[in-house]
Amino acid sequence: MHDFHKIDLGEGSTMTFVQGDITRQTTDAIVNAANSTLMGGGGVDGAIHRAGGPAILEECKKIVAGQGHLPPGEAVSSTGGRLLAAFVIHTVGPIWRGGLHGESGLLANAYRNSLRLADRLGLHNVAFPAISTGAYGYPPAEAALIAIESVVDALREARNIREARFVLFDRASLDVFLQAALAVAHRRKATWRLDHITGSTGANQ
Ligand code: AR6
Repeated sequence: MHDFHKIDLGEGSTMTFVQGDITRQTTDAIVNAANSTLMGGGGVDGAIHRAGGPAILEECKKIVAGQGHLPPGEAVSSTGGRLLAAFVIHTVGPIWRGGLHGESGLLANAYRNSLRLADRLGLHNVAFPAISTGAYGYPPAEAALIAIESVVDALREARNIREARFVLFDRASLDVFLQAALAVAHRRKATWRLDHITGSTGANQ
């Protein structure tokens, strides 16, 4: 990883932030901002299915045949196919309808349930996109606050996951998430330090 931001949350847990393409991450799992059909789509969903190949859709079809469409806020796992990540955790964020239709709770559930599922799979790290902030229209700054709050809480409860990574597609989204992290730290009176790590560390992204 050449350029990333890191917050040490204590007790061996870290939250990291990087600008990039989630399909190229080497975390044990990457999270997909899917829709309830799990049949693929545009945005990050389309990118993950393209990069991971048909094995992902095959598993998604079996999941839907077994349990029906995935409700917003829930999460399921499939193979990562050809991705570097072994698993894809598919979750469904809320469609933004003005903020008074339970959107914040559903978005928090999407992050929390995805992290819990990765933890139950015994994984050590997981990468998240900015769920619901594209086609589903969730205002990015509000979405980032919910993402960080829910991920920090779920990390504290996790037995196996040590790192939650936010992978933001563009610089503006990265800045929104970094600002949100500082706001959450302030709100919680937490003494988190946000480190900016640059240069080649020899590690992969
Ligand atoms: N890596 C990281 N982030 C990405 C990538 C990528 N390769 N591609 C896009 N993003 P969206 P949603 C960012 O629309 O709002 C799909 O059609 C993007 O810039 O992918 O939850 C599904 O099938 C944005 O910040 O997801 C659903 O129908 C963020 O990912 C619907 O869109 C989320 O944008 C879900 O909408």
